[in-house]
Amino acid sequence: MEEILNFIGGKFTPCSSGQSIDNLAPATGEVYSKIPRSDATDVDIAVAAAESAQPAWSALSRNERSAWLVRIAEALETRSEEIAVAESRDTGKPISLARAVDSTRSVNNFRFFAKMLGERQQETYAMSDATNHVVDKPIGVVGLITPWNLPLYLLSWKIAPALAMGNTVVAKPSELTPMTAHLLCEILADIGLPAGVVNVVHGYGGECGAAIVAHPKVGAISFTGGTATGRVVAASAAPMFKKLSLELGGKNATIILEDADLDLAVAGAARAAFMNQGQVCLCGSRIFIADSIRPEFTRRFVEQVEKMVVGDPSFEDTEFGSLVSHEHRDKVESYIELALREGGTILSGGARPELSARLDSGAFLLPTIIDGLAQDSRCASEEIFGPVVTLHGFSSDAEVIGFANSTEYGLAGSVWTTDLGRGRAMAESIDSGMVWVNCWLHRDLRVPFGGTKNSGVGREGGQRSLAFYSEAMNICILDD
Ligand code: TXE
Repeated sequence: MEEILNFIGGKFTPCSSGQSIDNLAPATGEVYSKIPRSDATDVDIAVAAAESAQPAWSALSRNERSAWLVRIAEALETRSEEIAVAESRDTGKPISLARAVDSTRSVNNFRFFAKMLGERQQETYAMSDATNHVVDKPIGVVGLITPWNLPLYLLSWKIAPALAMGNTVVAKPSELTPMTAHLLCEILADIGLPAGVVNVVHGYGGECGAAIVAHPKVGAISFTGGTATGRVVAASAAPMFKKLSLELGGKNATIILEDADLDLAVAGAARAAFMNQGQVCLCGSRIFIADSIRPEFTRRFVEQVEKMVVGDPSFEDTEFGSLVSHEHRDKVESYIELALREGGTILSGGARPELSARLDSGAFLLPTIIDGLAQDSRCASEEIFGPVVTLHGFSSDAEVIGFANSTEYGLAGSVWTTDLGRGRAMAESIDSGMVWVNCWLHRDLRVPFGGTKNSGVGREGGQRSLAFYSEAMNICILDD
């Protein structure tokens, strides 16, 4: 049984309460590590460590900070396979996905922001008699709170730009998936990142996370997680006028127009619905299909989904693993029961798979396709965040745009058509932060990432992240 510790001021430290939280592998149900149950006392110590490290860190030149980010990327890369194995075990996701997405992207995030920092332009605006110089200043100590679906990928997406801009960090990973954050801390200790620049405290959201958000010395909060939690975070941070970036839930539409290339659309819609067992905020959990092609699309979509290899996440050929926890599976199953009460028909899945005895206590659930629900039913409009997709028909562009915009969320979406002009026009009519045409989750890290409505506040990505993790100051100098 591995027992991990907080990482504060460059040292691995137990929490002050001495209490721990069990961490289990959701695919087997086995408790395999313990994490500290930190509270406000530990957060105070971590913030003090971050505060005392901040002046020296921000005094480094941009090139020096950039070099540190590259050093972190290189050290992470040497442990890529270990990261993928840890992420797969902690989350239940297939090892192939953990390699392709989690470990690769975590390394890339550090390299990417090292490069972005080098490319950041200093703004100057000349007047007839004076010149304005816009200066980026660090915020100071920033608080980073991350979820369980893409643990190190999302943590590195926040840590890298925060450090680039001269801030120091207090981070709290999800209590469900703490292991890769710990691995990152080991790497930071190994490469000798100055003590206190990155501090990681483990624990429950309501205790440890809430204490970070409420701490008066933490000047900005970047949070990725559920919309309900985001509301609590915003209510606590707003009265202190903290900078806030909230990346919350989604109920994203996948729109299949009648002229879509069906090979591309079927494969794309299946990937969008079920990647990471449907536990990605960008997942396309509602598929709208033009009435004229609905029978054919539906038949081919069901066939495609039923080909997915469901099973042990540690096996190379597994495409669909376990959900993150038994509690989360209970929630997803309750939505399947609700769908039946709401008049839906299960076309595929809807049950737990039969797997080997080793996985008997795992949190598995088959990819589930539900037809026949009204598009405004609860199941088709509330975020489930699991392997459940609902299918709906539509008869015109105007109708499907109305459907796509009918939920409280506005994060992402995709449109599938061979008429790129029509696809582009439809994308612009969708009230969300991102829309893909004929692809999904095709990511360029320079573009804005974030949502509208109840999907969050603010945008991260590329230069926008660097702007978020800094205070822009203007200095106006009257000419001689
Ligand atoms: O997320 P939480 P949960 C959605 C998805 C899911 C639901 C709940 O619908 O079913 O959220 O998931 C920390 N102050 N998403 O409960 O609670 C918590 O410890 C400060 C969407 O796992 O939002 C964890 O580190 N922090 C999503 C982080 O917040 C608090 C990804 C996220 O946990 C806190 C995950 C508090 N009061 C879930 N309470 C996405 N957008 O990708 C909790 N936390």
